[in-house]
Amino acid sequence: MFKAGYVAVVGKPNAGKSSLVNALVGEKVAIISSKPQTTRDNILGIVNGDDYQIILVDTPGIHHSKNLLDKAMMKNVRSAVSGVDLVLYLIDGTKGPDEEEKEYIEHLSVPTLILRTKTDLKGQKDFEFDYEISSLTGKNMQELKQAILSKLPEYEYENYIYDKDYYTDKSVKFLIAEEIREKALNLLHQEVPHGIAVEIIRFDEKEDIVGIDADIVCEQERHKGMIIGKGGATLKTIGSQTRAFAEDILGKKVVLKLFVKVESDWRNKPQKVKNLGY
Ligand SMILES: Nc1nc2c(ncn2[C@@H]2O[C@H](COP(=O)(O)OP(=O)(O)OP(=O)(O)O)[C@@H](O)[C@H]2O)c(=O)[nH]1
Ligand SMILES: [Mg+2]
Repeated sequence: MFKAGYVAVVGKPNAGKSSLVNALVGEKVAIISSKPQTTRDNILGIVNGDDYQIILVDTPGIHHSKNLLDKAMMKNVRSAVSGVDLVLYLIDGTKGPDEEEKEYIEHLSVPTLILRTKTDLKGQKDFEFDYEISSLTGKNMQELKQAILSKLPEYEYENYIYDKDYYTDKSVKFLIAEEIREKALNLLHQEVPHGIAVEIIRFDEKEDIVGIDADIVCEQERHKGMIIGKGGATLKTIGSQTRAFAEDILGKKVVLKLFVKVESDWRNKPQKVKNLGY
């Protein structure tokens, strides 16, 4: 029997959703950072086998909306949860669920598995769950995969929803823009990271080299200074770290140029939020 279906990966910001998707897929589909609200889009991570295809939907962490971008992110979560075959609801084992979360889970109308995440960390809280996992050590990954497969629809014929060579629905351009954002998130602090967006403005692929120009959009002039860093050091680090990733997925030499642009309050500008694909 062939198994195929959609599985939404849902939970609070920082619960470990993107880390789990990457661990199950075995490729870097979604960026990861220690800052909450890293993921903004629904990103598909596709796990392919000879007799199955699991389509994981990574989602933004559930939080209260402060601006248009937040609202767009929460709409992404709602759309991900409707029409899937299974929800994986992730709870950071060191934090446990809050009341709001318990109620959210109770009202989900889709079969749900509750996962305790980050079980490699000390200070685990007491709460009920179906599986305990660690994306870092790989704990229970095979067991979880089997549990997911047991909940997916069965077919008597091969039914790959996506071509089995694909591990995500996102383009190389998107993955590189996100990688730039991840490097920026990891290098920057305080309020700067949340106001950042990345736009690829040129992607020029030749036989053995790819030229890429990208804008890092931020909200304030002083943020621009922080992104550039002393003598351009921070921007340079973002660039060289991203280039290594881009060369790896493209299999070609990459020349990457980064620019920083200020666009005040873009997170409340409908056209901008839309243009950026959120
Ligand atoms: N120790 C440990 N850390 C983990 C594990 N899984 C994720 N983390 C860390 O938790 C932080 C958040 O991980 P993400 O995967 O980005 O979390 P997320 O739920 O996708 O977060 P948002 O996209 O912001 O909603 C990162 O610093 C990860 O390295 C784990 O199994 N063990
Ligand atoms: Mg994420």
